[in-house]
Amino acid sequence: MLRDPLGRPVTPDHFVHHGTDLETQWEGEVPHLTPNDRFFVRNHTGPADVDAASWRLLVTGDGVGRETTYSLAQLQSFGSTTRELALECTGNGRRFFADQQGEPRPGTQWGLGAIGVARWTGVPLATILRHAGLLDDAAQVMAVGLDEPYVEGGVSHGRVRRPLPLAKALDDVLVAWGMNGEPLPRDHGFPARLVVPGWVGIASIKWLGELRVTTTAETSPWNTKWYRMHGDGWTDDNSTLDRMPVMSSLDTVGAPGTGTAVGREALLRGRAWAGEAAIRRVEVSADGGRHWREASLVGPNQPSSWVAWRLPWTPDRAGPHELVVRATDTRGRRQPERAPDNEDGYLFSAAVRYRVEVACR
Ligand SMILES: Nc1nc2c(c(=O)[nH]1)N[C@H]1C(S)=C(S)[C@@H](COP(=O)(O)O)O[C@H]1N2
Ligand SMILES: [Mo]
Repeated sequence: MLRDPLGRPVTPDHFVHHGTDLETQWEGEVPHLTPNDRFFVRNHTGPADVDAASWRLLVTGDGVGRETTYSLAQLQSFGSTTRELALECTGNGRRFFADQQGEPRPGTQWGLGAIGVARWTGVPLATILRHAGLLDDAAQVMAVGLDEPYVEGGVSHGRVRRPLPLAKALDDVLVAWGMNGEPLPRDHGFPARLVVPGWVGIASIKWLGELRVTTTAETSPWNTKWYRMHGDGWTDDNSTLDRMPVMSSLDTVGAPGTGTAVGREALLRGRAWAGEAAIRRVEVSADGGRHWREASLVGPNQPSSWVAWRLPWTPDRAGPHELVVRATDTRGRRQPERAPDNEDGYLFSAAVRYRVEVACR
């Protein structure tokens, strides 16, 4: 049976199914760009059914000079930019709170498959905000999705929405209609979504319907109740979630199907990524974290994306081994041994430990 690097049987559609969420599963080498039909899906309810011809984006609020609506054709007439960017769920790696730290956390039990990299085509959010007459004292943008209101335990929390500070909104956020050269697939936000580079996935609102630009700080349950750190040690000052941490994966050990054996060189391969940053270094330990060797980074290593790494490894004894991978980013952050605990299991950032069986020769 074909298994992914975390030991799960690979399903014919390459996804692990978690209710309305789909986790990407890789077996063998991982392509630099994630094909649209293999890109993870995180839907609170289900995809909105939007007719592109009648769709309009409403820009409103006391932070713009005039309320304005835009058709897709109008947005596209502003010109287009294409950028390669990772999109990662805030809960990526959540299952390792249980597996490695003995603290199971509720929510989708993602392995490391809640991240993908695509070439997104759209217009800078800044262009739209300025066109709508952005005012000097505007402070934030609440992005609102057109999917059904989210109901939990009989309580409706309204449409999926989250505020974005103006500084980030004007920096590098895209309103995207294209994904890897195709129109956005329905599951990924057709006809237009935000793509917020390097930030928690929930910031990248899909099926975008409204941008409420305000001069005061508005909240939504998606930055107060959820997608915020809760529990011991988290206070109003340190619990806001915005940038994603530095993280890495081991994707293959040796050529697929050949296994590992004492005295035989195997090639370890994986990826590393770091929110808004790029990767400086990837290290691998074959003895559970006592000694580390530096891997080679291969191919593109852009900020807000991921980079491939590889390292030859010749096991010197048979039996179970624990391989540990850790990355350091260009901002000097290195994956710790333990991820900071929090009630909802967000931002698992610790070095992941993989059990690898080495055969006698
Ligand atoms: N409108 C809307 N936007 C949304 C969501 C949603 O459920 N509704 N899920 C968010 C979350 S939690 C993540 S991780 C990303 C996932 O994007 P993807 O499904 O295209 O991978 O979309 C975000 N944007
Ligand atoms: Mo997410």
